[in-house]
Amino acid sequence: MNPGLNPSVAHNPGSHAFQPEVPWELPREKLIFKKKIGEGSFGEVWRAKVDGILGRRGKEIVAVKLLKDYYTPEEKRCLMKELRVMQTLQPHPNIISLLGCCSVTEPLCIVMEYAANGNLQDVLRKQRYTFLQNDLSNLEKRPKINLTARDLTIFTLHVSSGMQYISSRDLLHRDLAARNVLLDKDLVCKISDFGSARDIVEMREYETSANQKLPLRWMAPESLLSCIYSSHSDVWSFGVFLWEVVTLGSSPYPGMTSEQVMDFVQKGCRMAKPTHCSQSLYTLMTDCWHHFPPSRPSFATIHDRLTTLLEEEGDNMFVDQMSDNAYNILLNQSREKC
Ligand code: ACK
Repeated sequence: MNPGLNPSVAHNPGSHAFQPEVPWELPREKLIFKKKIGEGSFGEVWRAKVDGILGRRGKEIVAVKLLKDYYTPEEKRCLMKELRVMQTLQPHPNIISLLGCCSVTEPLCIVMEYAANGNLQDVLRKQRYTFLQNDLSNLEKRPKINLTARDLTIFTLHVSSGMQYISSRDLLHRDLAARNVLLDKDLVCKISDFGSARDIVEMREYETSANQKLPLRWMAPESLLSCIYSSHSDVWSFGVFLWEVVTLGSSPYPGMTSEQVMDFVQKGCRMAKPTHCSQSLYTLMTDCWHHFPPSRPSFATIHDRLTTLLEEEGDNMFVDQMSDNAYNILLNQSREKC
């Protein structure tokens, strides 16, 4: 196990030096933008330095999310919504923390905790080099960190702990996937990207806008068919996230188009067990993919089952035995999020 990689991080919300009583609004001139680290359809993420945030001394590295130069009122509304959701969350070790915002003047900025190792989808894909000794594509370079199969199970435990908290607050994430989990310098997973999150009450009035990209391969059948979202549909996505971890960041439903995926899932078919995945872990995945939403396990149950798997069964993913051409990586050019 890597130093600092600790399953118990997921149980220790008190470890966070956060002061919720401090107002969120930050003087914009305190932000020193350093480097653009990511770009989405309408937003950008920057690494920045900020002086004396939350009453702490000295300069601190943070991540700042903001709108691109040209944005629509709808895009601003979405980023504001993301900020509002983050403001309702208490600090949790497995959720990216809000540190402040600049919302009184334009452009709207969300200032967040910085996760030095980036998104988990890329981390997993880079691990193919370690596990398979095979540079599969130009995307993958020798990774900065070397993970073991046990570390990967611990990541799933971290994410289940964050999701347990989110569901306990009656919030739905609605876009849980490895690309939306960040890894910090201590190899702790942090759920991020609350752009699609909604609370359960609000969900009754919510409609997806027609031009929005959807994470089809992570969506439960009731969400695909009837736009119904609940904690049970987040659990479905968690099952797909488990599959992503086991297959080192492969795109779910390999070789299928989005139409084929929707048809496949709605007919009751499920992704097969990756040959290098333990039966117990696969059973947990398929339980998350139960057709009847209330029959899926809760995040608390998932957390308990993963803890037991880790303590009693040791390795659950024999990633070094993964067939390197069994799973492909879908290029992000379609109307779906991947
Ligand atoms: O792998 P990355 O560097 O990690 O690329 C994506 C990109 O922005 C688009 O989401 C990065 N990112 C987003 N939020 C953060 C954060 N809080 N800390 C570090 N990187 C972040 C993400």
